[in-house]
Amino acid sequence: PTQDELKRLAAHRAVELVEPCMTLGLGTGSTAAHALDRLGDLLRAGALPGVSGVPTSLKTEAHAARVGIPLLPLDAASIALSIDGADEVDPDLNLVKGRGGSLLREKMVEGAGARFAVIVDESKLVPRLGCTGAVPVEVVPFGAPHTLGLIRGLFHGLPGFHARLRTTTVPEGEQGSEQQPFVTDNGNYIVEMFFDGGIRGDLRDISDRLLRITGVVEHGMFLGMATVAIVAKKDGTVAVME
Ligand code: DER
Repeated sequence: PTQDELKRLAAHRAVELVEPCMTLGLGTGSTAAHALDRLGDLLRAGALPGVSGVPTSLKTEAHAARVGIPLLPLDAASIALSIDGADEVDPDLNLVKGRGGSLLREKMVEGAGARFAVIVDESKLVPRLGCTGAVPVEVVPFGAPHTLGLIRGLFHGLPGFHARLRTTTVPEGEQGSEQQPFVTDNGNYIVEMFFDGGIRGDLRDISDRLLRITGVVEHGMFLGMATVAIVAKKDGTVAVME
């Protein structure tokens, strides 16, 4: 099966956890998109009456509306289950999320819910976080280069560490294109941290130090938040990690 078929497999298995009248946390990304499509199909077939969802991004809000999932604001919801993808899953079910830029609303919604099912294909499983790419940190735009400097200071001297402000390419008419800071749904910027070979050290200590930096809003390490991981293996079987 293709990677997308595996993502769909994991997503559909997670949707089996949904019961009528549940309020859900609706994730962001290509794997979560399969869960939204599946939920839409079931809702339209009358299979899940009373289900509604809290979206974790403007993109998911639009997708959920398009497939007919009733939406609720976070403050009006008691979320029974969130379903979302991840960029990395370590053996303790710690996650890297947010390479799609939605980490803040994801962490707020998934932190508010009773259960959180992560849906991934096998390629997301890592021995330690930071192995396959950036660990994102959402920072306020004011003084972002200064905040980047403070984040770099946390890891000063750590071999193989580097960090940068995430940029996006903006077409500039006939002059070609230019790089501008990536802006999140919340109007913030993203610092991307890179750790060669992954993060070696106490993840909670690193989390605490990051969150104490004035100007840092939140980071993409979701520690101890997932209650189950649904993993579609390359051979098409699905493993459930609790
Ligand atoms: O940005 C996010 O947190 C997404 O959930 C991401 O981590 C997973 O995206 P994917 O399902 O497209 O790989």
